[in-house]
Amino acid sequence: EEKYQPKVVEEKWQSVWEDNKSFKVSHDAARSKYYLLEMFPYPSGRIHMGHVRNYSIGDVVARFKRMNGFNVLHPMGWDAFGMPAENAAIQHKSHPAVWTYDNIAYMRGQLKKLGLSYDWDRELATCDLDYYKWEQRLFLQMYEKGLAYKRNAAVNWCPKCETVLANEQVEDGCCWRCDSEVNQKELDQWFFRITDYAEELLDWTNKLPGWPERVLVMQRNWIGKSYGCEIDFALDGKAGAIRVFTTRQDTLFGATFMSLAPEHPLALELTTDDRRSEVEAFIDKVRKTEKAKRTADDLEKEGVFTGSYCINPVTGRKMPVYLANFVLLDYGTGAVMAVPTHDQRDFEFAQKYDLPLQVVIQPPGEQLDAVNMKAAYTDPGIMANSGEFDGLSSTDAKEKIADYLGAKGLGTKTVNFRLRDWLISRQRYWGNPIPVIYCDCCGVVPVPEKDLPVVLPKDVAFTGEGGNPLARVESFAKVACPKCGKPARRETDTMDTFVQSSWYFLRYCCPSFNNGPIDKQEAEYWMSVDQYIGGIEHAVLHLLYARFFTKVLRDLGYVDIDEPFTNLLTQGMVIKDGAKMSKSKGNVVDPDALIQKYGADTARLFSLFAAPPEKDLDWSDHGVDGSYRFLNRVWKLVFELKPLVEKAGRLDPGNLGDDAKALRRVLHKTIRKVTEDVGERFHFNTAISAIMELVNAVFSFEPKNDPANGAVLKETVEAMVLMLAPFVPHFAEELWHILGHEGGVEVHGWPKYDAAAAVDEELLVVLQVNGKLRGKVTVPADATQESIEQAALADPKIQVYLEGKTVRKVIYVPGKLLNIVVG
Ligand code: ANZ
Ligand code: ZN
Repeated sequence: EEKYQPKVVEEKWQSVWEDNKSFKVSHDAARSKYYLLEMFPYPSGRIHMGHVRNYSIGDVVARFKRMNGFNVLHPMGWDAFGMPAENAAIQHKSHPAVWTYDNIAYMRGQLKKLGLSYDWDRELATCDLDYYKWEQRLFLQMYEKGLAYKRNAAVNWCPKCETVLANEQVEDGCCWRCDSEVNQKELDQWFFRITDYAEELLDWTNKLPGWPERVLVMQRNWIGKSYGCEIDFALDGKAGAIRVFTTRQDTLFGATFMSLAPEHPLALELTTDDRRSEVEAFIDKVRKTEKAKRTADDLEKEGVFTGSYCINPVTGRKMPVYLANFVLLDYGTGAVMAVPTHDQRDFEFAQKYDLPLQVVIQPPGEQLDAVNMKAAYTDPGIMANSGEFDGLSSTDAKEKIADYLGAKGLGTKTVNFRLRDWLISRQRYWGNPIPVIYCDCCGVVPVPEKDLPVVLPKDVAFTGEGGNPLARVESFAKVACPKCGKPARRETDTMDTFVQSSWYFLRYCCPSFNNGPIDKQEAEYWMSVDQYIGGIEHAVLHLLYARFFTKVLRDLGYVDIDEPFTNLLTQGMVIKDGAKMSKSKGNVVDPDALIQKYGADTARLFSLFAAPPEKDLDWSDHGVDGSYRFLNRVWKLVFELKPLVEKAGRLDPGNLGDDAKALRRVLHKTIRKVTEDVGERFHFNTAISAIMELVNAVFSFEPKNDPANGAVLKETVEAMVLMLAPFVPHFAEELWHILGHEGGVEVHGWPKYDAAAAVDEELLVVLQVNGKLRGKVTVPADATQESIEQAALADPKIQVYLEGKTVRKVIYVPGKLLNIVVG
C-alpha cells in the first residue's frame, strides 16, 4: 500500500497538463461551448486566499463542464496597469514594467501550483503593447462617435503629489499616500459618455436572470433614474430665474427657501456685498470637501445666506436663497427648492438657520403642526395648504401639479439619472496613453491610424517628485502636429485601468488576432461569458463599465451581443477569527505555505467545502486538517479495493445481493445529488459532503473481498473518483490512473446517473389484528418497526378493530408481517 504524497502527485499531473496543453481549446462549431471566467487579478505580488477561493470555484465549474462534454473556454490574464506599480518603482528604484512582469511570473507559478485548468495559450496582460494598442484604436473610434470627449471638471487634487486622485484614494479629505489635504481642482479631463447608455443599462438589469438580485439592485440605484419636474423660480427684484429639479412637485406649496450648490453659476452673482466675504469663505470650504462626504446622511448640514430672494411660483412667497453644502452641482440643476416639512435634509437645515416651515401633506388621520415637528414627514398623505389641490392624495397631486405647471409654462416633466459620465483621465505613467495630440492651430488631433500605437516610453525616471512622470518625457510629449506639421504636444494622461478590464473577456476569444481588437467570428462563437465569477466589490464599477463597453462595441460592429455576462456569481470573502484576511489584521494565511504543507488539492477542497460560494468562508486550520484526512482515507480505500476492482466482472444490476443493491442505491443517489449541486446550484459544500457519505458507505460495506461484489465496488469507487475530479483534480487523476485507466478523467467523462438503481426499494407488509389479515402497508425498504406500527395504527381499516380495546402486544416479522394483539 502506498502513501498519499500530494507533492509528487501534483507535480506529476501539472507537468502532464502543461506538456499536453490539456486545456487548450479552439473554436469548434460542432460542439457546445461554455465560457467560464473569473475576474482577472491585479499582479500585486502574491496570490492570497481570496484568489485561491475564487479560482477554485471557477475551476470546479470548468472541469465539470468539460467532463460533461462542453468545449470549455477558461482563460487567465493580468489586470496589469495601475498606480501600485508606479509607487513600487519609486520605492524600489525600479521600473513599473519590471515590477509588474516579475509579479506576473511569480503569480503565474502560484496559479499553476494550484492545478487550475486554464488555456495558458490565451494568457494576456493589459500592459502588453499587443493589448493596449487595440484599446487605443477603440478609444479613437469612440472619439469619432462623440462617446469619448474632453471637458473641464472638478476633481480631487493632491497638491503635494501633483496628481488627480480617484474618490477611493481620498481618505477623510486627505491624500492616502502623503496625507496632505486634498482639494477640488478644475481640470480638462477625458470622459466616456456612459450616460448615453443609461436607459439601456437600466433596462437590461431586468433581463439578467442569471445575476444576483442584489448586484442588479446596486446597479439600478447607481444609474438612479428619477421621474420629476424642473420648475423655474423667478428672482426677486431682478431678471432671471433659478431652475430646480424635484421629484416631489407635490410639496411645491411648502417650499420656503432655496438651496443652491456652492459651485452654482448664480451663487456669486446673487451674493449681496454685505454677505460676500462670508459667502466666499463658505464656498472655499465646501470646495475642499470631497463628494462622498457631502452626500453622506450624517453630514452636518451647513449653508450661508446670499442676501437675495426668489419667488415661489404658486404661493408668491419670497424665499431666501441659500448655498448649502449637501447640494451638488452635477445633479439635476444644482438647485433645490427646500421643503423642510417633508425633506429631512431641508428640515435639519431649517432648524439650524431658523427658516420657516409649512406643512403641505398630512398623514392619513393626523394633523401635523409645524411648530412641534421633530422630523420631516416624508411619506405620502393628504394635500393641505395647497390651494386647489387640498384634499387630494399626494400621489395624485404629483401628477396634477406637474400638469398644472406644464399648462402654465412654469415647469416641465423630466427624467433625471444619477449616473455620471465616466472620467477616464489619469495623470499617471503606468497606463494606456490616450492617443491624441494638441496643436495650437488644429486643436485636438487624433493620432492617425498609421502612427498607432502610441507606445509607452520605457526610459522614464521614477523619482517620486510628484506629478505625471510621462509629462516629463520630452521625447514623448513633443511631437509634430499630424495635420499641419507644426510643433505640438501629445496628451500625457493615460486611461483608467477600468478601461482595460472592460473588454479583456473579448480579447480572450482571439488573443493573437492581428487585424483588430476583436475577431468577430471568434467572439460570435464564444461570447457571452456563460459564467462569470468574482467579488461583490465590483458590483457597480467594473460590472457596469464592462456592460457599457459591450454595448459600445456592439454599436461599433465588433460583437452581436447586448450583454457580456449571462450568469454572475459573487463569491464571499475569506475571513479568519471573524475578520477579513488582511495584512493589517495579521490574520493572513499564505497559500504557498498551505500548499507546501498539505498540497493544492487539500487547499482547494477546504476552500470549496467550508462554505457555499456566495457566503463568507471562515478559515479554520482544523477544517484544513479534516480535508487532508479525508483525502488520505479515500486514498487508502482505493488501494484496499484495487485488487478486487482489477478482477471484477461485468456488472449485472438485476442479479445482485441486497447489500450490493443498497450500495448501488446510495451511489446513484449521490451521483444525482452531486450532479445537481455542482451543475445547477454551485452548492459545492453539500456535493462534497454527499461524496464523503458515499465514502463512508463503501468503508462500512462488507465483505469487500467477495468477488461477487467486485463489479458494484468497481462502479462505486470509479464514480467516486470521477466525482472528486473537479474538486481535487491531481488526486483524482492519480487514483483514476491507479485504477487502471489510461485516458484521463475528462476522456471518460462524468459518471452516468441510473434512475432505476436509485429508486428506494419498497416492501409490502401484511397487517394483522389478533392473527387475522386486516390490511397491508407499503413502506421503504429500510423502515423501522416503530414507523410500520405507526402506519398501522393510523390506518382506518385497522382502527375499526382496535376500538375500545387495549394493545397488549405487537409481533413483527421483519419486512413481512405485523400482528397487533389486542384484548
Ligand atoms: C423638493 C423636495 C421635497 C425634494 C421633498 C425631496 C423631498 P432623487 O430621488 O435622488 O432624484 N435634489 C435635487 N437636485 C439636487 C442636488 N443637485 N443636490 C442635492 N439634492 C438635490 O432626489 C431628488 C430630490 O433630491 C429632489 O426632490 C431634490 O429635493 C433633491 F419633500 O425637491 B426634492
Ligand atoms: Zn496643427
